[in-house]
Amino acid sequence: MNRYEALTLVEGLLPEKRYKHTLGVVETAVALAKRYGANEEYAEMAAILHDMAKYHNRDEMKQLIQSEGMDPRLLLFHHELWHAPVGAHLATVLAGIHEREILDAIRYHTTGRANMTLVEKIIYVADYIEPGRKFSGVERVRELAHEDLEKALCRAVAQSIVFLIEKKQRIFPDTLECYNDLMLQKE
Ligand code: DGI
Ligand code: FE
Ligand code: FE
Ligand code: FE
Repeated sequence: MNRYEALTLVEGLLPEKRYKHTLGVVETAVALAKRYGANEEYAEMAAILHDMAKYHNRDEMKQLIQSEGMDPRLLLFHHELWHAPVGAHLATVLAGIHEREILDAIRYHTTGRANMTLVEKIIYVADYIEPGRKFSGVERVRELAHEDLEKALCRAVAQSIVFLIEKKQRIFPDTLECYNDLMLQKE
């Protein structure tokens, strides 16, 4: 599937606001891929498809997590986490994507993980800073993203964890492993 076909597919799956967010992530991810020398086509395709499962039926997502052998711990955590791994699955089934780098960037865009690839980092940060994002702290991550992707990622992951703690939400192990791994790289 080319970028136009993928955009059309996603436009049909998402409400207008979420589709606009997706276009913001695409623009940001392509800019970051150029800046940091990542595969621009992979970053663009991952960005287009990253939230494709955001409005997928919840029971069906639950079924897919079980039947497709996804991390069973997902079911014990907030259903907001499900659209990332389910999105990677749908990217293969509905968009014919088989490139591991693209699928992993979709799969880990919500939690992050230890040892993220360059494209995974780009999608995580682009999702966080795309022009439509307004929350407090986003501006600092935007600034960091121009200079140092690693620092921007670190800041975004840390702020996400603080946000979850403030909401008294449980933190998925991959999110914590991502944070710990980033802190280890800094030492
Ligand atoms: O899909 P988006 O809104 O563009 O953004 P996202 O996929 O990065 O995040 C979706 C939601 O997932 C967001 O409200 C924060 C939440 N989230 C991220 N990591 C964790 C989490 N929720 C829980 N409970 N635990 C996590 O580790
Ligand atoms: Fe998402
Ligand atoms: Fe995110
Ligand atoms: Fe998103």
